[in-house]
Amino acid sequence: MADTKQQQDNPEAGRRKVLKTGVAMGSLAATASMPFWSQVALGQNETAVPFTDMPDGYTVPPKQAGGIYYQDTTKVEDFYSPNGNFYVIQHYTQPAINEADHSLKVTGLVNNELTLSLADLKRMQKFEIDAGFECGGNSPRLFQGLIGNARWGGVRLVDVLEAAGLDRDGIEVVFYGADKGMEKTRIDSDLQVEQAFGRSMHIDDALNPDIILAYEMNGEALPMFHGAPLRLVVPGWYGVANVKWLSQIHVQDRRFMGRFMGRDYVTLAKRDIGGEERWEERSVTKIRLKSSIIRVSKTGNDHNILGFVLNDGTPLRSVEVSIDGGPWQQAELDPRNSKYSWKLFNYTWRNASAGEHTIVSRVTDVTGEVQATQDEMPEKPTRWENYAQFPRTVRIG
Ligand SMILES: Nc1nc2c(c(=O)[nH]1)N[C@H]1C(S)=C(S)[C@@H](COP(=O)(O)O)O[C@H]1N2
Ligand SMILES: [Mo]
Repeated sequence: MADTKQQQDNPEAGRRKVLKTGVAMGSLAATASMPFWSQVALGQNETAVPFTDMPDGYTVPPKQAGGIYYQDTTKVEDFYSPNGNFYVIQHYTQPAINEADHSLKVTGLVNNELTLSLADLKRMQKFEIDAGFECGGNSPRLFQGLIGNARWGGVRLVDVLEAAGLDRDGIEVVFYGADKGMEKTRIDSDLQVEQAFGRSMHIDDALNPDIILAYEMNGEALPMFHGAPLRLVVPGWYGVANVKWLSQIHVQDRRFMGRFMGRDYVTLAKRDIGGEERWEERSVTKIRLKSSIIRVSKTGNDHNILGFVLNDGTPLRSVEVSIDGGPWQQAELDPRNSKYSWKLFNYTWRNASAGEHTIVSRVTDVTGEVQATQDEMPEKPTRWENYAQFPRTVRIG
């Protein structure tokens, strides 16, 4: 099942798995001539070249319950982010969940309301999909650290919705986590009410067969920080859509206006709205086309420039790198990249001269959309959806 899906997205995945194993077995040999994607981790004769735009000795704080965790993106070593290294955002405190008692309720405009235990879900057909995502607030400030890429295992959301049977009047599907917090109301600044983390989608979006209710992450039971025992993963959408500690799915006949749809994770930008220039507020949903360089390393006379692309799953046309404002040069894409994974790329920079250099990447998709420079970005005072090109500086010594 899993492999069928993978191979649909990426028909060569099976062949590459074999290829990858072959390369790994040969890893005692010198690594310099191996294609970069055979191992993302630095090879034996490869040394990291520090960025001069990062503070000396840049380190990230440890992962802890209730806190935020981000990756040091210069240390990305694998196509799949190890579970312990995948970023964490949680807006409320850690909910105490006893896995044996936990259930998922499916309620509202359905023919049969359901209460599904984890065991019930595990009896359904298993589905696996690779999906990488970032927080809608990820940015150069943390050197793009609010990011991760994993293989998720669980059941398709559409299978659960079909089991419940959708009523014709439903237009919106709301997902509630078990975590709750006190939220201010608009009625009175002193009035606070306890609400659960909630996000929603239009029913047409929710019926995308790639959406997963995941109980596994990279082949292991879903870790507590990432929503154990069950989370939603909406491939191609910003992280906020991926409701952790999922406890209820509710189908309703009107829009859901909770904090994380209506107030928070709302991008304010000046856009052309059907020929009218308007300040528009839009809930953060699909990942905007973005690439970023995250590491430079040296092997012999060559420098390897590693980066990632994230987007909504639209196929890519190219990823390019420019050095010191020079011509755009094609980067090489990791063959493990799939529709919704992050897409790693490498550019081999030959005979770099000593001194300070500025390097930047840009991605173009098949629709012709080109990643904007900071100057080309719409006027956008909120921090959400920071997808501009990110020039980096390095010193070649
Ligand atoms: N229940 C619940 N789900 C949640 C959140 C949360 O606070 N509570 N945070 C969201 C946000 S803003 C992000 S970016 C992602 C982060 O997922 P991760 O911690 O597994 O990386 O989870 C989303 N799902
Ligand atoms: Mo987020």
